[in-house]
Amino acid sequence: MPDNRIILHVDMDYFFAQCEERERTELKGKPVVICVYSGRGGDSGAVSASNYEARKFGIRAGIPISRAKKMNPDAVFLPVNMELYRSISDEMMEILRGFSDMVEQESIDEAFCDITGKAADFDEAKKLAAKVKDAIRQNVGLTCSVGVAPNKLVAKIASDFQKPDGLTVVKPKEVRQFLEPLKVTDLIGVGKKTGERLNELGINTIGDMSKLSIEELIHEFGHAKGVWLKQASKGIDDSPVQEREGTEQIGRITTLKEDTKDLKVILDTINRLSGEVFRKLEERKLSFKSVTFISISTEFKTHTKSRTLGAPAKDASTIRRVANELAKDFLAEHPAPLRRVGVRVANFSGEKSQMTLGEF
Ligand code: TTP
Ligand code: MG
Repeated sequence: MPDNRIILHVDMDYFFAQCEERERTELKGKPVVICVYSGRGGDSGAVSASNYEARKFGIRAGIPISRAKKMNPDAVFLPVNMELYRSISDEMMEILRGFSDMVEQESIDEAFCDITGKAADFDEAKKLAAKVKDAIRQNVGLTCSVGVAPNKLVAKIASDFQKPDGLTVVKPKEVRQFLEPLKVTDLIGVGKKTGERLNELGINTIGDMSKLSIEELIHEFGHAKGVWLKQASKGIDDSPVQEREGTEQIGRITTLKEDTKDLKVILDTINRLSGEVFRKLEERKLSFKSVTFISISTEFKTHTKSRTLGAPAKDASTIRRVANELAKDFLAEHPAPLRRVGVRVANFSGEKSQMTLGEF
């Protein structure tokens, strides 16, 4: 692995809550809390995301909904709408792919890009990162925070360094200094247990840990982990940015001009979206094996209907035909006006996966 890489890590700001703000402008400026209800009734369940206004009241991911309601009864509490977040995530990932061929989606709102070939040095990389942020803001309508560093380990910490809407560049020479004062648990891979054990040994910061000898670390944590901790404490990480196969999907969602259950309007919209999805597939020379129709009702309820094809397809007419059939079936079952509709394809195969097979 070359040691002169330039890696970018993008992490969307308060993602689920920001997606809701984009869809419902009336939420802007209010505390917004996204909840996963357990299904046991009432407020049983946990907070999944909160915007920065809600965080001022101490409301964060993971706390019980009932506690969040006590912290601020006037906040807006919304149930998770994964389809919406997934489709916005697709939009964001596609923007990133426009900047780099090497994109590794890490979670619904995070990705690494290897931009080594796109920027001659870290000053150019900073300009490119600013362009990425602008493109996401303009095309997706959301803010994100970006870290630029010589590897994934440091880029990920950097993206979290100045949230929200941040851009942090850590040049190779600055890595040690950047990491030194940070907590050991800021290193992705140092979990709570390891962090507690290190704290017991009097090691709190990454700088403290870098002073331990590799023998001490191996003695305490075993060989593999000890070696890794030593490397990580010095900001060394050789792991490559790799596209994760099988997790991808390409989708498009749009808001209808007005709420409607008019089949013709809905099918016309689906045909337009199918065309957009097809163009993305064609650019990347991918075949798909599943098609999904997505609908969001006037009450913001999301429904999806999917079909898996007998064999992979790569043509626009298959997307259109299957999406149309799914939409017709859906409207026959749920004859109520829709606010938004979408089309998604997934289960890809293509040149990339064939090449991977050929290598073995
Ligand atoms: P994060 O990126 O960890 O958080 P965030 O985007 O809400 O806020 P930040 O500005 O600090 O990046 O997670 C991304 C999404 O994943 C988040 O919006 C909701 C979801 N999530 C959960 O459902 N449960 C959790 O415990 C966490 C941490 C996140
Ligand atoms: Mg985030």
